Amino acid sequence: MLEHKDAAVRAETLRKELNHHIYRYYVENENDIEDYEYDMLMRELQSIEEAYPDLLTADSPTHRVGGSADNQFESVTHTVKMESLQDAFSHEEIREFDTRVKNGVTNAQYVVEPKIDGLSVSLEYVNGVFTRGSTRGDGVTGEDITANLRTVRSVPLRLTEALPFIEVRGEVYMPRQTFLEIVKEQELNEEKPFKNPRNAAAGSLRQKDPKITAKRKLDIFVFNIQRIEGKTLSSHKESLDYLKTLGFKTVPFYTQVGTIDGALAEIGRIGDIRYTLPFDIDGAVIKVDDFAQREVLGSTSKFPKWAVAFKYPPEEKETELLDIEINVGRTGVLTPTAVLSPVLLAGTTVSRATLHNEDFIREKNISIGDTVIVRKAGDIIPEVLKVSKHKGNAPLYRMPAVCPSCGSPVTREAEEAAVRCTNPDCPAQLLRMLIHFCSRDAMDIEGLGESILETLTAEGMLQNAADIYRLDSEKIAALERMGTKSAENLKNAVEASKQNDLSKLIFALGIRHIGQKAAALLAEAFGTMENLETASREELLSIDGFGEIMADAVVQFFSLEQSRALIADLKAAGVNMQSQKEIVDTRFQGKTFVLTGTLPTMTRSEASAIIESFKGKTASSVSKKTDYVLAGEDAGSKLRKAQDLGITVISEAEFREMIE
Ligand code: 0OX
Repeated sequence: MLEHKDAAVRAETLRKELNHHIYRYYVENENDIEDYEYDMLMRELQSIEEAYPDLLTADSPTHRVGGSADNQFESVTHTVKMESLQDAFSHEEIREFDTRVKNGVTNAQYVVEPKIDGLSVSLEYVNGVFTRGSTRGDGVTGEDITANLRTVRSVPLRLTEALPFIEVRGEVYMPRQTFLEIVKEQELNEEKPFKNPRNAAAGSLRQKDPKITAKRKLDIFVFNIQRIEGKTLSSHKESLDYLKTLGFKTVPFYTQVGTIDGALAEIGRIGDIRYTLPFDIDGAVIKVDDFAQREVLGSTSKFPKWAVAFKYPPEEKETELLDIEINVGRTGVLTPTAVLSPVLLAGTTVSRATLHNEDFIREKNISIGDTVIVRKAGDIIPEVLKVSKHKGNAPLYRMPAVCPSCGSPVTREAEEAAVRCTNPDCPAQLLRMLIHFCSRDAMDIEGLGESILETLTAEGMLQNAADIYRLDSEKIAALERMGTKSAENLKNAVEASKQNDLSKLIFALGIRHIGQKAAALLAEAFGTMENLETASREELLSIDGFGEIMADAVVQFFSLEQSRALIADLKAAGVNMQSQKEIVDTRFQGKTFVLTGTLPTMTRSEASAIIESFKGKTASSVSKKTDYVLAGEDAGSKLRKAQDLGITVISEAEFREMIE
């Protein structure tokens, strides 16, 4: 252990660093650090604070057991605390756990099970019917997510036995395959993809709309009975077997062992098959099997003393950097990718890894021919961690000065990490643009996938997106791997896409920073492409959910001659330029009107209907909360009261001007 003086300095550094990561993760939904590294930092701080209790500050992140609940959902107080597990990172620590157990009880049997990397939830059943489900929260208070949990198919809504009461605990997770499919879709939509299945499961469980949760194909493994009435159980193994008969999906495998060596062997075995499982695990849990022994051992303020979680370190492998490839994206950004000598890493063979950008390459001092260490960020995306052996005097890799696709010069703007091709007609950009234009959430043109688009651009048949609407069926039928039938299907898909809603077209244009949701907002706010083309920055900023970056991107896009020409071209080809959604005009939102007297040309109910259609309200009596009194002939006491209170009185003619 460090001297007190050094420990104080180190503790302060660790607190700052951990608090920063906690904020990034819980507030900004960003994750710049692997869970494993985070756990290690937290452990280090904990051990300093244990050694020097005077260094424990009120704001230390070690006070946190987990994430705190916010107020989006109703809160739920857990009658039985949802404790967390103490972590162990070495065999030695597991043996220390065994010694502590042996000091408390004799002949302990253990059960070893995988530690599922998801979100812990509680499920409550009254008379065998699922009545409430909640998140773990901080262990004492969680959030009521019953509606969302009902969408998880493996959560039984009725048990096979009508037990008076049972509360169980399980881990909700997203299968890896589902996660990969969702990320693919998010990337196509230019949405920020989820980092890993755990984040995806968390985001899906905290949806306000359970229909969205339902689409995410979440799953659950149940591993504990928190409270039960009407049945007595005496061991973990027995309770898991019983949970199965009730209809729960329990942890996929669990093994009873008599010694700590047996437990360590099982941990090794789970570690070996870790990457072959269809879901993520971040460790293995060792639990004392017998409930009476658990009682004797008890808990600390945070953890049960009868269980421990062994955390597997993320897999890292060494391999050779064979080459660096540059891809040109739809917006012209040049992205470097490492071409690696293939290596088996966390369950898949990896032969490419992202190198992010020019700065990353410089910071890590990367050259072609180096031996590098790779791992998967969030256990998913392969990345180069560092150089382990530098190749002789190989020069530092430099980004090309010209675009590898069209040979035009590239630029890097100040304060931007990205290097971009300067040619707006760059064929690589055109191909990426067309792939996006035809994708499902954009114009949804089935049959115009990546490979056929590649052929069509290479043949010179597509020079911009509007050319899609002028494709010649005969020429298409003559292409390799096509035929009359496919050409006809393609033609039909192209025709059908002309009727798409404006929001799909806006999204398809690939305006920077404008994803699917923003495109829908634009379509709703402006109604027609013409209105959108001439929209000012201020008008764009007045849309709820629109920030400066998005507004500027739209203005910039429509200021380009090339963009306006493309839209004119699409319009001429017959592509719909209107929003099919009724445009909601909210000009009277938050305003209250009182109507009095006889209006010259409209009835009071007609006027009320107009006010309501503009989202205003009508009231029958005048008060300080009234915004306008619409007065006609013979208006009596209401008009006088309005004058007394100084409320604006308007005539029908003035009202007509307001609704123009
Ligand atoms: C898991 C998992 C989590 C029971 C008492 C303290 C922790 N993520 O798979 N927690 C537990 O045990 C609880 N078991 C698990 N398998």
